[in-house]
Amino acid sequence: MPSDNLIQQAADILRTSKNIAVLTGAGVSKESGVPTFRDAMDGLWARFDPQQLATPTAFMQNPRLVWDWYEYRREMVAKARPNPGHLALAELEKRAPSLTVITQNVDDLHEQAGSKNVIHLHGNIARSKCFYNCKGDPTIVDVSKIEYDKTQGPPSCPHCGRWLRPDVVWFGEMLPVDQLDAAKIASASADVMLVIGTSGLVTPAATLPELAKSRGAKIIEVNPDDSMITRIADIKLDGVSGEILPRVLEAMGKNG
Ligand code: BV8
Ligand code: ZN
Repeated sequence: MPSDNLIQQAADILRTSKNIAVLTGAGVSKESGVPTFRDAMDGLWARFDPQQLATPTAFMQNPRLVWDWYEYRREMVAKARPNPGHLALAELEKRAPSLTVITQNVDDLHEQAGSKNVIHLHGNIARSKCFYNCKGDPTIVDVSKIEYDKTQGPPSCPHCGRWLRPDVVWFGEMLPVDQLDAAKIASASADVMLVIGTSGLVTPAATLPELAKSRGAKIIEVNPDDSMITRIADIKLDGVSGEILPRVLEAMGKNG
């Protein structure tokens, strides 16, 4: 666990920063019971590689397998509640309203915790859309209003009768342009970027800390392990976000 002195250094940088950007990955939701992307493969999913399942090809080859995997993960996300790490970030935004959370996660735990400025790079697992976006990109469909046989894989689009799919970004797919542009602007104008719970393996999300750093931002990383971002971090806080972030908030002083 990081020393009080290192926590204080991070807190002082945050307290004196005008523009704070936060990049979160699956690690920030781990203490809410949502397995990280690579942990999501436990139990019956252990024999699959997530990167093989989270692709349009996998869905076209085996829509029922991929749909069932997302249903399994949706159930876990639906049961999850924000943890002290999410809550600390929402509190930090209250003190620094220009703070932007850029998340790779497909859950809505930042919003549930009270964060207002949230950019979702990889979509939202609770939403479904027509695989062909037959009514425009994206053609969102509320599956809860559709009667379908859950044992038979994805329901059909009410507009065109073809498959529905999760409204997430799969490997090999473009990120939503508006979200990625907003994330780049927030990263390029940040005085400090807090990078929390990401292995830094997936691009283009993983390039955002480098963009921030190249424009002079300080990088503070919160992760119990090292990641691809650690080498450019000015401060590395070794530990879990649910414990570290509340300590940083506290060190920022009661009135921030
Ligand atoms: C694109 C939604 C271009 C789906 C996700 C070679 C071949 C093919 C493609 C590529 C290639 N090389 C690079 C690519 C591009 C590819 C990519 O990056 N691949 C990687 C794997 C090498 N990227 C893409 O394909 C992207 N699109 O590039 O399009 C393009 C251009 C033109 C035209 C068409 C296309 C799309 C990427 C988006 C993929 N979708 N999610 C779903 O969720 O099902 S990404 C998915 O993985 C997750 O959403 C998550 O974002 C990501 C995993 O990353 P992390 O969040 O970092 O999670 P991870 O488990 O890895 O790490 C957790 C970390 O937390 C760890 O460090 C751990 O130590 C830490 N931790 C654990 N507990 C805690 C903690 N930290 C704090 N507290 C704790 N308690
Ligand atoms: Zn359709």
